[in-house]
Amino acid sequence: MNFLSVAKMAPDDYVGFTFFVGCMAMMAASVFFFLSMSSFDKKWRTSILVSGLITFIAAVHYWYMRDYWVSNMESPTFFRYVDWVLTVPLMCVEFYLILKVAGAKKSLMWRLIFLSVVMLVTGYMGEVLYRDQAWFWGLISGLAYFVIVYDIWFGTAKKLAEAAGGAVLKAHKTLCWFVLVGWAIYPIGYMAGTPGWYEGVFGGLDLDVIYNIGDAINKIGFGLVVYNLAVQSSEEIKK
Ligand SMILES: *C/C=C(C)/C=C/C=C(C)/C=C/C1=C(C)CCCC1(C)C
Repeated sequence: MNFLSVAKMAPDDYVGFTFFVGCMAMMAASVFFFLSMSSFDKKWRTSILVSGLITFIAAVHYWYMRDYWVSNMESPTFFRYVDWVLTVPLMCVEFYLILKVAGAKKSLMWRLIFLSVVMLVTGYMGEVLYRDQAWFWGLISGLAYFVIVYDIWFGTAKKLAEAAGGAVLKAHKTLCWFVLVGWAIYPIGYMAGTPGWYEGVFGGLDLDVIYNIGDAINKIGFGLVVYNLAVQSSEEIKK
């Protein structure tokens, strides 16, 4: 990596553009979360810290991915999955942290983490190792994703959120929508970037642009929901 010189960018390299903007957005979000941390009540600080860690880990990976893209004009799939395998489990931790007030157990957190790792490892198998059977690995990955969605929408997590009520319930609901709609962006990127029966449907789209948009929405959006929860609940206490 060279900090002082920069590779030439093609003016129509819109994929590269999303890598640069994504990198900057993740850095800015991290500064925002880290600096706001101390203004909140102690019980929310870990949640805000995790929000910042998610965008910070992404910022570092985007720094490398941006460089990798400009130098090789090739998807930085390896860095992408390293980033995901660190940040997606942290998003599961975030669910646990906000539900702790309602008595969430660590087993809920580990269950979500396990499912998310299965989802990502099988995704990597289809995208990199066994591209000929991408549809099969994508399906297994999709099943793990489906179980996560089911768990947070209708399982233990949902019951805990209802027990907590107020701002926590609202934040949980919003995070559930992020997972259902925001995370659904990724399988579209996957289908756009791997061979399979679905090529005709998604083949015209660019995998990296879709993943980069998904990351910006989900990582920064997720963090802002938690930030908003901390603001809201601090106000509830003041009243
Ligand atoms: C910050 C990064 C996030 C939130 C990444 C999330 C990634 C997924 C939800 C990926 C899901 C996939 C499927 C459901 C099937 C196809 C393979 C994947 C890994 C793209």
